[in-house]
Amino acid sequence: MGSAVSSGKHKTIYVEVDGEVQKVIFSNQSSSHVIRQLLCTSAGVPWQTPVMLMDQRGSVIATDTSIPANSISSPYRIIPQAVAPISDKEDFFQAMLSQVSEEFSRAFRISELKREVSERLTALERRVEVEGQKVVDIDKCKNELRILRDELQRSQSRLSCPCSCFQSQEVIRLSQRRDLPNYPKYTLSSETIEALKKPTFDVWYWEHNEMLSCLEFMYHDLGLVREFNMNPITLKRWLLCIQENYRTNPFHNFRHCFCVTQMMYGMIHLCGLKEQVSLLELGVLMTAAVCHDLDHPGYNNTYQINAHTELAIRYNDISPLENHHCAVAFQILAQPENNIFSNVSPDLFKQIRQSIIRLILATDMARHGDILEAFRQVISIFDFTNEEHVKTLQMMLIKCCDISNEVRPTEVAEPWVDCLLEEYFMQSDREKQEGLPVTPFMDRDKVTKPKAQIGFIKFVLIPMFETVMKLFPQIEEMMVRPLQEARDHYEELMQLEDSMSSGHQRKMEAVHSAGAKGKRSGETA
Ligand code: 0WF
Ligand code: ZN
Repeated sequence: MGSAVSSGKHKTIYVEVDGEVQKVIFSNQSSSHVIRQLLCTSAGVPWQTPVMLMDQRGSVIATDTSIPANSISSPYRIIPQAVAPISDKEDFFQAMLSQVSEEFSRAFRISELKREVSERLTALERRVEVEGQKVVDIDKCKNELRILRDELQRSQSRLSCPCSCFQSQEVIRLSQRRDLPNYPKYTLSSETIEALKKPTFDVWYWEHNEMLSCLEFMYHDLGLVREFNMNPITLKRWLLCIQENYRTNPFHNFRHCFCVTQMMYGMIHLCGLKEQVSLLELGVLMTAAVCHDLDHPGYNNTYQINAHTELAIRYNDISPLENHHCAVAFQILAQPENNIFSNVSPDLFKQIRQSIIRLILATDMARHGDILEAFRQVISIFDFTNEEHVKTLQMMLIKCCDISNEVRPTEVAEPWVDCLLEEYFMQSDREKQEGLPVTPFMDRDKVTKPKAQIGFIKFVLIPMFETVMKLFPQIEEMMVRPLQEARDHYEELMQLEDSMSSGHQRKMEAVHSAGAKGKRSGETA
């Protein structure tokens, strides 16, 4: 006798129930428990009921994947076994068991469905890409994609667990499969395209969808889509997934990601980098900028380390946040539907990965002095064909872009300081509550906007941009000068604050001394 009817992944057997023949289909990987449950369902008895399977001659058949084949004309009989009386506890336990196993078999069916949907989506995407011109075909594909996505979403919502225990902390927003990302395609005007290349670009004007379109445009415009043979739909989906994996912190949010990437795009143009470095290096710069703060929790490394957070423990206090941003970036790229580098060779992918990691890790301000010094060492002998020199330059560029708000016009830059202070104050309030050390520049009782900015502009931003200016003198007018203006602006603001507070102080002293005089001379209010 051969084994049950097998069609690749599935087996089919026939059983007779109340004189009717039923077809039972199960997966080759089903456990005997799942098979017995299927038999119970066919027999119309509760799932935990012990059942026996008999062939036409009365022989007992094992209820596992080795069930021998039968035909519709010689169906098996399902014999439910008499259930011995069981205690309430056992009953409860059985019910729990059956529920758990039901969950497992459902999860298994869903994972199979997901795999199948995923395979079909990939095939369909290929068609959309290859047959890009055939509108009718695309519409057909889109319809199919929609049906598949709806089916997948239905099955995922069936699986959803109220306590979120299925959601691993790092993949919260990573696993949603989608067809064509649904952000509308904006046609960027020629003014916007020109403005996008400059540090004066108004980053507050745009909604998320528009920023996504701008980022997408930058990848096409720089020739990265062609260079890495990116699927344009994957690029859209990746960007959408990136946006979803930035949290809504006051400062470290998707708009900050956009700012940093737009500044990188601006510097690439301003410094004429297309003529100096390879497209591989430009792709790494842009992608590191896009990913550099992914899933930032809004509390900095000092907090992570002092509070012994999960991230600090995982990364042994070594740049916990930056390591996390990298990890999330590569979890996203590990999803085939979000992998913009899926068409590059494994060797090239490895190289891209190493470079992106290097750049994201370089954004930890704790390494600021070391990286700046390393760059200073090579400036006078800088050679664009020297890999080490270019690596150091790339690190400097991402660092510049990351903290470049003050290079922008005052009306664009200043709101960012408010956002950052809001985030800092949340941290210092929490540190006070938890009895942790508080960084003075984060303390709402100690810091003001000009106080926070003057030192940062004078001792961090200007020295860094002036160093880069030695290699790219063209940034003086567009980047260094605005920084000097920002410094002057905050110094004026500081003087104003000082004079106001000394005026206030004098008034208060006058009030106090008047009160004291009054008291001394026996006056009453
Ligand atoms: C508020 C101020 C500050 N100002 C900025 O423009 C800016 C841009 N990025 N960042 C900024 N911080 C940080 C976000 C995460 C890392 C960098 N901070 C800096 C601090 C108050 O004050 C100083 C001043 C001098 C030296 C070091 C920190
Ligand atoms: Zn950042």
